[in-house]
Amino acid sequence: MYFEHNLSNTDRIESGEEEIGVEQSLPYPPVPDPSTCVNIEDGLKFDCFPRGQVTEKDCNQRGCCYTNITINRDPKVPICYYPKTYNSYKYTNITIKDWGIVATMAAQFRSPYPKDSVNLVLHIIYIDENTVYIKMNTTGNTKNQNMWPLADDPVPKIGVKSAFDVKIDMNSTGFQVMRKSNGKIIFDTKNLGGFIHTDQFFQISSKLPSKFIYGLGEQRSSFLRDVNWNTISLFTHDSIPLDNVNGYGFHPVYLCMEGGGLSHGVVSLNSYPTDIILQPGPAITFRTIGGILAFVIFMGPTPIDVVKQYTSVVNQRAPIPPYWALGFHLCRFGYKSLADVEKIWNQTVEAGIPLDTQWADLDYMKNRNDFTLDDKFKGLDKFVDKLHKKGMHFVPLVDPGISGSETPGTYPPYDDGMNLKIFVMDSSGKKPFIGKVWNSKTTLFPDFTHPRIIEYWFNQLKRFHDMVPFDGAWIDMNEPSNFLNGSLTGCPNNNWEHPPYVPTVDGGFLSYRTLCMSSLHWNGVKHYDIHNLYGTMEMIVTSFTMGMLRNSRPFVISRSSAPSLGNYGGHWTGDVRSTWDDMKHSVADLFSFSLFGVPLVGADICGFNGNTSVDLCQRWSQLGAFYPFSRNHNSDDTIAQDPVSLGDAVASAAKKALKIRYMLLPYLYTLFADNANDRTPVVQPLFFQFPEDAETYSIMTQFMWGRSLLFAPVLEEGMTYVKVYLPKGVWYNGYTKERILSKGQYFATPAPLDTIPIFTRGGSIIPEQIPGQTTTERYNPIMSSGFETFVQLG
Ligand code: MIG
Repeated sequence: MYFEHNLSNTDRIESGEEEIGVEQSLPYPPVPDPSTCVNIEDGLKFDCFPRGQVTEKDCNQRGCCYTNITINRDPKVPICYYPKTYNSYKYTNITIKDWGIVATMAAQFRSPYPKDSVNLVLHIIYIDENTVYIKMNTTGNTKNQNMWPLADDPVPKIGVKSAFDVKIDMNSTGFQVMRKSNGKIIFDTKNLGGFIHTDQFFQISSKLPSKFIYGLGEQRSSFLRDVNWNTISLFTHDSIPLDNVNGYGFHPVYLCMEGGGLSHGVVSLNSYPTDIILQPGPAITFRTIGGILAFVIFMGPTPIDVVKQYTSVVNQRAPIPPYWALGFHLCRFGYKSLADVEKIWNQTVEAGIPLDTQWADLDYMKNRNDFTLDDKFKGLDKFVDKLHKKGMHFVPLVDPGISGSETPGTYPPYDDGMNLKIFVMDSSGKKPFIGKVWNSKTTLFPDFTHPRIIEYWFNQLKRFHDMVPFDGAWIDMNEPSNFLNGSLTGCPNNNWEHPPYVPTVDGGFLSYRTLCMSSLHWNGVKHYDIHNLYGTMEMIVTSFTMGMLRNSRPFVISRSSAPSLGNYGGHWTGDVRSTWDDMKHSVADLFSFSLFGVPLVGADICGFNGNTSVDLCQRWSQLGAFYPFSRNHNSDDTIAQDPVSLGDAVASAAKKALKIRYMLLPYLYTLFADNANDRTPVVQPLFFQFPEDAETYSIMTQFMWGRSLLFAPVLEEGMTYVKVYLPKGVWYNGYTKERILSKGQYFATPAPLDTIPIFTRGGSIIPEQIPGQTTTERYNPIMSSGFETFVQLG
């Protein structure tokens, strides 16, 4: 079973065995011949001294080139960079097999990091026509350190007609992956950068065939990544989404548009904290601090093919969410009582705003402890019954952390956890790791890799479900987040807390606002090894539990994510700010999570942090009505931002847009069904549909539902029209039904305050249904009469 693979394959090799192929007696690298340092264009200078102040002597000792030009220097270009001849490894043997290549290589000199791997073996396996697997491991290391999410090496198949050629030769380091059809090199590590393979530092660089590179998350940015010296740090972390700060999720995968409509993708099969550096070459560097280096490359050739190929490798076939999950969701942090919830809920329903699900944040809990009910929320069960009678649903927040300071015998989630010994242990392995999150004094963390965790988690959710018959789960804080840096007493001083290279993480050290890296999961696995997977493990267990509890398709939304999350549920993009800029970025997030195989995604409509405004919330309600996961959610220290509380401008805009959403749900649901069947992404950037139109490569403000609907939200304050790019072909204005023949042009399209521009693509049939209050009211006949009803519905 997939889950079990995670358990065994992240099992790190203990110290004795770490010595395999590792040697300290390598010579220092030669000081580079100056001739090998010149004629390297700036964009292809790879940083040889990423940490600390560099001197010429230190740089040369690493075998690197030093040029500290003071005039007209771009400060981003590294002063100390690898020479063209940094042949850290040389091939000792290359064997061409029917199914790929096996090559051995030997280190030529030592790297600046401890415990170099002296002998390496490179495996290239053509998995199928469009997928190649590449793995570098220490010779003799049979233990599968880190082959997650591809648990095992693929079984070599003979006779695969690969769309690739991989080229290596005895006289250089690295390898090149070439697209056979046009000879283009798409992954190129030949004599490039500094290839380093040690115990806790791994680095490989590749030239990119174009600067159109997308993905690599989760870190706030455009979907299209900036290659101008951009370090993207992948280490799951609870932070407001900000540029240059590692975010909630871990997705080391990119898509690249090569030009001519062709595209490919690359995933790093390494779940350790990772830095990715993009530079103007264009080129990419992967730096990771554990496991081994392994990659899968996907040949597309279309971007949708790449998504399908990638998601099939990480085992993703996102199930169709329950229909009600596609309705509108209402939530906030800071409801004062059940009466407060009911008031907002009532006014929303009375305003005729389509609504399917009411949510509750940790406000409902007693002392912010999971699976408890505060007196202020007494009667929640009755309210949920009422929702159910109306065909509506209820979803509560669940934190992973369990209070460790309740009176013994009064709090089963703690007592059961201690009995089953399912909490993450401290580095001694003798007692639970103790941090502090929302609970009053201390917090323990369930180990979602533990073999008895399902039994534990099921029992906790069931006990609460018997009290309040909730319908889904909202799993927060699972990066995992901690209000302390490590435990109450900090963290031990060791190589896991302070590895030789610390990725570019918020706070500057790994245990910043999370667990100690040397705390222990089941079977001796260190938190260091699986930190990035914790939230996804919780998702797996929670989704399974919800399925059992309700005996129907589970609905779980998680903040932290990693490859394969989409198999189990959806994602919201966390604590975005109530700003125009954050709203705009949410479109890019939809694209990223389409690539990551998590189709059910959305941002907090009207923004989470800070007060929203009427103007912003009006536009955000229109955009959010077309997020796959459409939920208005808000922080506790802000004004109410449910549509009705903000007044008629917001309420009527939300109502109009949501009615269109509900009208289009048969189409959206079908897209989810397609996604479940053949992995076609639900929300798509324009270039997924029009890969030959280079103009679309950087359009990140318009998005499509499948192949047929195009949305062009207003993302700027004060605008009442949108400059919409319509790729070549026939389009119809969704409201006026005006036929537009585009040569691939921009059209200034009116977008009055109550309207989000929507277009249908010529040659499409869109099934529609007259909307009701909820998705449960689906007795209305299906129609395909076109869009004239859009206007009437408002
Ligand atoms: O420390 O549960 O992202 O949606 O409202 C903050 C309270 C904890 C963070 C979530 C947010 C939620 C909030 N949570």
